[in-house]
Amino acid sequence: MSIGGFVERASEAVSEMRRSGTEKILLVHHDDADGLSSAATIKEAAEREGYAVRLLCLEKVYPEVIQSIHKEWDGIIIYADIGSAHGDLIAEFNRGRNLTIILDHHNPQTSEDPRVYDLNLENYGFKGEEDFSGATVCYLFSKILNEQNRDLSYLALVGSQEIPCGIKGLNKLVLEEALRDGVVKVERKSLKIIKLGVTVKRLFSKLQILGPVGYYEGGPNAGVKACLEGLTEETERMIADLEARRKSANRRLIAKLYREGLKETAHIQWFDAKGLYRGMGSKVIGQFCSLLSYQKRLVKPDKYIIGIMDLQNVVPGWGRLEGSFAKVSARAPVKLRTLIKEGRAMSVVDLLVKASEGFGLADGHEYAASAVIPAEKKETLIKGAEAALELFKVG
Ligand SMILES: [Mn+2]
Repeated sequence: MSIGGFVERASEAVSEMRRSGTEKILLVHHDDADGLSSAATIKEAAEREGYAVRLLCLEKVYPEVIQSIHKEWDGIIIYADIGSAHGDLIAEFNRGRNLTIILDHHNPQTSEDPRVYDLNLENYGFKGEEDFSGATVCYLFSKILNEQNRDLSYLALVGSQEIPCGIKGLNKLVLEEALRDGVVKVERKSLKIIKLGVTVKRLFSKLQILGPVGYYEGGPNAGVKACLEGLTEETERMIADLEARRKSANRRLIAKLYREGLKETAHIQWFDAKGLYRGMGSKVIGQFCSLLSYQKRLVKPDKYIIGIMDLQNVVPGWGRLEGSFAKVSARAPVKLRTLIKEGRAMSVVDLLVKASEGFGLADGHEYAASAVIPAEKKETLIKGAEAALELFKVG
């Protein structure tokens, strides 16, 4: 486990950026708080170097979108907190065309294109579920771009709030650096970002609403702005409104599940929210499944939780998608997490990858994962997931 390999490879990527002669960067980033912190870090660092940065926020790596941007974009493409899980696909679409840099912590796939740099720290022995977030990789990369970007360390800490085990590994080093540099300070047991006058936790939770819930309404751009300039009154109002709508949808769904229960197979408990979250980004279903995993009266502790919702077939800033899609989220309740950790149960990401093989795109972590599938494949996915779990038990 060494950061040396990363620094070496990232330095090569930076040299290639400088050699490329282009000043244009398309920054493709994830929609959650980590994705927004990642985007803000790279946007700011790249603009300081004179690059013109265009943002494209994606909830998911849609092959259709990736294919079109690698064909049409003339400049550098950077993926932030997204992309690693589909590095193979990205390389296939890129075919040596654009210099592409992936800064992510989701389980990486090997990419065979020499112009695609996947700088995921998992490739260097660190764990993307524990040691670093997307924003951490972005921060470490931004420092290689220019050591002066050390003032952005707080963004790595904000993004890393999504890591369930707390600050450890590389994140701990970043925290120590941020404290030493006076970028953050401990105030009443919480970490305050000096420049923005807000705590790391508070900014994280606001971003977690702005990007995912406000995905179709300019939330991601407002979030990136808030990362760099702080929360304005207008942004706070937008967040309050989004939050109220999400809460009301969550309440309706909880009530429905209490009334009707979840559907069950031998190893899975699942539900379909259909169009209940219309107008909100698809991350809301994952957040709901996380909440649900702690509802002891509703869920069984040893069965995988799968939630489904219908997707809108538009990607803001890109265009309309062909076909109708559904978003699938899977979570493991606490007891199941222990079994997964011990290798006695299948990881949640493996489960969704296997269950959606051939028709969907899945990615995620050991205890949480999601997939996008064609809307008509909902039942197929549940059957496939059950079959995969049955096979795991036998094996
Ligand atoms: Mn992330």
